[in-house]
Amino acid sequence: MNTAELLIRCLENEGVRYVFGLPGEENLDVLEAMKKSSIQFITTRHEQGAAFMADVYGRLTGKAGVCLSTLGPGATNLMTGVADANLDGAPLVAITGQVGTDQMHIEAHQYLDLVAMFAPVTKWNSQIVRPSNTPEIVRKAFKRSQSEKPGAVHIDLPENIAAMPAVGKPLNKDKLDKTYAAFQSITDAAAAISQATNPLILVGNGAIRANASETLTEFATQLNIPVANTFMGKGVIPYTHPLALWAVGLQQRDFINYAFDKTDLVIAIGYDLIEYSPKKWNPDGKIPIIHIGVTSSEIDSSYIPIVEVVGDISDSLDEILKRSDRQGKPDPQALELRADIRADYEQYAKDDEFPIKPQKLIYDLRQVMGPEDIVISDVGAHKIWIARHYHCDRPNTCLISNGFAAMGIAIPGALAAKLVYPERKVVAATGDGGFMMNCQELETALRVGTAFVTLIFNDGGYGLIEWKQQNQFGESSYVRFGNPDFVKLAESMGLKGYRVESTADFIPTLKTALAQDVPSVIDCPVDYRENYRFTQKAGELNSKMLE
Ligand SMILES: Cc1ncc(C[n+]2csc(CCOP(=O)(O)OP(=O)(O)O)c2C)c(N)n1
Ligand SMILES: [Mg+2]
Repeated sequence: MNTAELLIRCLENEGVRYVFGLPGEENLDVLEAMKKSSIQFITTRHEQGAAFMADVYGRLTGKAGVCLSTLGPGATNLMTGVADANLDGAPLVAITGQVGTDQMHIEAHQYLDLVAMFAPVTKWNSQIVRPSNTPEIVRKAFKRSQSEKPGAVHIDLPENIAAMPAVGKPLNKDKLDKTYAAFQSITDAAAAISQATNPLILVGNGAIRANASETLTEFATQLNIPVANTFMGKGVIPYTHPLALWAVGLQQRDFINYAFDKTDLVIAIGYDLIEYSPKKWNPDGKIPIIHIGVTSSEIDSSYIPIVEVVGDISDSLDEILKRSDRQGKPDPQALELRADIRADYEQYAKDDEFPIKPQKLIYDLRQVMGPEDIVISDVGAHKIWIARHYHCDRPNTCLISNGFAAMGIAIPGALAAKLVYPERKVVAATGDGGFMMNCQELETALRVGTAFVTLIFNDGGYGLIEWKQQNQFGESSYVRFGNPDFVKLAESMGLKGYRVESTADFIPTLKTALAQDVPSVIDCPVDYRENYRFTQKAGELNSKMLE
């Protein structure tokens, strides 16, 4: 056995089913060892695609997704997806090839110090310099990446070490017991909730990672407290629940900010500050906060909790619930707010203007997708609209990268989602800009048999940036571009391609696309004049709320 074979045995021991990556001369031994293993290697067309696949695989399973690249340029290509997983709290293990340890002191072909390079975008990383260390390094990598708050780790394997004889075997996984919150923190939290007149729950992705959706819904229902969730907390409480205020997180004010203006206690559950800065909803730091999470909170002058309940989230919620005495009802205005948000959402149901309004496109998408189906958003103006208008019944059914927020995640992410849930419908919703960043992975998707739909919001430009420039300067620049014929592009790759020609066309087209057994692409012209209309409305809303 050589080190590469020992590495693969360790990956099998961790339950790894897929490794996403791209070969190079320096990882040949690893690929050779993989061939003899139970692991399926998925050859991608760009290392960034591989890393995004591992990222989304990790998000959906809670188990680290694994990606592989060669040294130098392969590793630099991999980095964006690795960074995305790290800032989004998705477990990921990246493995890079490397020159031999006898080459690192000179200017060697393609050599970069990858341990130094990946250090700022990972929780932990290491080079294997001794074959017998492999089991410890792999075990540590998985343990670190999967424990709260999950993120990326990196293992660098020099080619001479990979080929060296190795002895050893994978380490047993340690049984991690849950940690429970201190009793005092539970009683303090219960007391604060019992005294509050107008509490508000704010949920983030941490509650989804902790599988706390059901307990949380029960907690909110029993205590009669409205719930807002971040973009990455979608589906933690069903959007149809009478207390659900849907997503918060826009840079500009929206209906939901009113609830934050009126509250006298925010109960933040599994909320990571990176998802939506507390400076946006608590600028003066005046709102008292209870922090409930698996880990203690990040420091922020607008987020200084009066109580931190640190431990298993479901257990903490159960215990706080038992000790809270709250007879109060939500502020009637909070429930009116829900009606306003809902009316705003529903007003697009019958809108037949074309090019289609983003709100209508997303409304219709929701009509076709079932409660378990998955939408993966890319990053851009379409993401803002998805965050505001695509509502979920279940956790992890609308994935939005909102920590690192890298364009290009949707297509590779959809491939990974379809591998995890082959029976569900999966849609990659992307801008035309983001589409062109990783559309090469549609060939990968065809090859591995993951038939998902890519829905392009076609505006011929970097819409979000255009929107921001217009808001800030009243004009925009450097944001327009030409597009290929997306239908022909799809067809040339062996996929199905569709173009939406009228608003009424969209639902039947989507249904047809979802029924295909190959990946498909829908090119849909969108009317982003809605972006400016929204900014204007938000301004009016702002002055109305300040009255
Ligand atoms: C990799 C990367 N590059 C640049 C950005 C900055 N950025 C955010 S949104 C955006 C425009 C996205 O354009 P498109 O994909 O067409 O979506 P649209 O905004 O038009 O819906 C840009 C350039 C980013 N988030 N990620
Ligand atoms: Mg665009």
